[in-house]
Amino acid sequence: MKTRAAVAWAAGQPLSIETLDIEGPKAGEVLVEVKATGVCHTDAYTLSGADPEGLFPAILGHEGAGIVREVGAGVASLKPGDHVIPLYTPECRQCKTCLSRRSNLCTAIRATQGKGVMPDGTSRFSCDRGTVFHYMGCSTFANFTVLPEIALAKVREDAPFEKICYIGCGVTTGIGAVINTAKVWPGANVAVFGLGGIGLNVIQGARMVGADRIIGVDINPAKAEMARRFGMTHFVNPDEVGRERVVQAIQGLTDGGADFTFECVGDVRLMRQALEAAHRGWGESIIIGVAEAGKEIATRPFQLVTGRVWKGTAFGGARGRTDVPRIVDWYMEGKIEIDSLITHTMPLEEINTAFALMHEGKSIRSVVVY
Ligand code: NAD
Ligand code: AHE
Ligand code: ZN
Repeated sequence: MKTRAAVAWAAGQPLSIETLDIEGPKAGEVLVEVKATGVCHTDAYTLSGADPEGLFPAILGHEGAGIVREVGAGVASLKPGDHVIPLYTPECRQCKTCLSRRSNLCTAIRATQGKGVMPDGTSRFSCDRGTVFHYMGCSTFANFTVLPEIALAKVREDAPFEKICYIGCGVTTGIGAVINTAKVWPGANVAVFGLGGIGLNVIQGARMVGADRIIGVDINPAKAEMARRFGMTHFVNPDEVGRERVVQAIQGLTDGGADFTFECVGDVRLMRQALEAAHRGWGESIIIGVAEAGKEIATRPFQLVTGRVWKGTAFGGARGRTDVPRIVDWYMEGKIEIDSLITHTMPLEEINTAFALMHEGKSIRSVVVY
């Protein structure tokens, strides 16, 4: 059958809308009709050519929601008609990592996922120019895509696709980083570097768990208004306080340093600042941002000797098939807010506008509705 997709033919090139061939699901796989997809900064990162796992041509996109249309042999947990959210971090519930309960980084299909193919080593996408690769095991910039069963979370059917797609990455990553990775406690002081699609969800998570001061750091002052609505109590603009004085500014607002800091940009200099802005003795700094190949983090080991902790998180530490349906419930019950963060919606044909808005700092999340 055919799928309509935004194809990334080469790094740094705009996406191109094409009609491609898509093979049906093989054993253990599921054909999904994607109804909506968010555009995350990680899509832009891979499209830029900086991602060592970035393969071309590929169908990018990893923040989707849709409906199961066909299941392959042996698929037991899903049936046609089910509503689903694709998971770039699957949950097989059988690998060493899943069984350990210590991490969400399921290893069942990570190797083939990074090579742009399904677990059997082949792609379901092709066109007259040859094979087109999958991306992060999801490829939600196509109105039909194929995923392994273990990479789909079944969600309630009354939830709107054009909102809950954001739970497929940004919402879960931000809120999960607070709840699962940092385990922020009520009354904690928190600093968030980068007030975009991820950082605002960190702020929302911090408010949910009862954080005291929530300090936002961004070079774009236009991001402050939305951040305040989501719970930011203090704003630090590095261009106002001085880019080298951000740590001191946070220390000044928190009596010596924040209990938790989150880097939501992908800049290794900010990762250092975020660590050093964490409180001596116990402050934890969580890296969420993705830095390009070749970049390295640095600090004086003394920063760790004196009790600061450096951590990272992928997909907010969430176990997708277990946690994502619950986060959809939170949204439907009004416990978390998504709607106002989706600042732009557009048809697939206008997907390049979503990337432009992101780079210009004019959007929080753009969502493509099929
Ligand atoms: P975004 O473009 O929506 O937001 C980035 C924000 O950072 C913007 O508000 C921008 O103004 C701000 N910023 C840029 N340079 C800055 C600086 N020097 N100081 C302070 N602020 C600065 O991006 P996003 O979708 O929120 O993604 C943020 C990062 O998180 C990206 O690196 C993305 O790849 C990564 N990410 C990681 C995970 C994960 O699981 N670890 C999941 C999703 C996204
Ligand atoms: N291929 C990239 C990996 C980038 C990365 O760290 N991705 C995050 C998710 S970002 C979602 O917006 C992640 O889940 N990492 C864990 C993993 O196994 O990929 C690179 O830079 O190499
Ligand atoms: Zn993402």
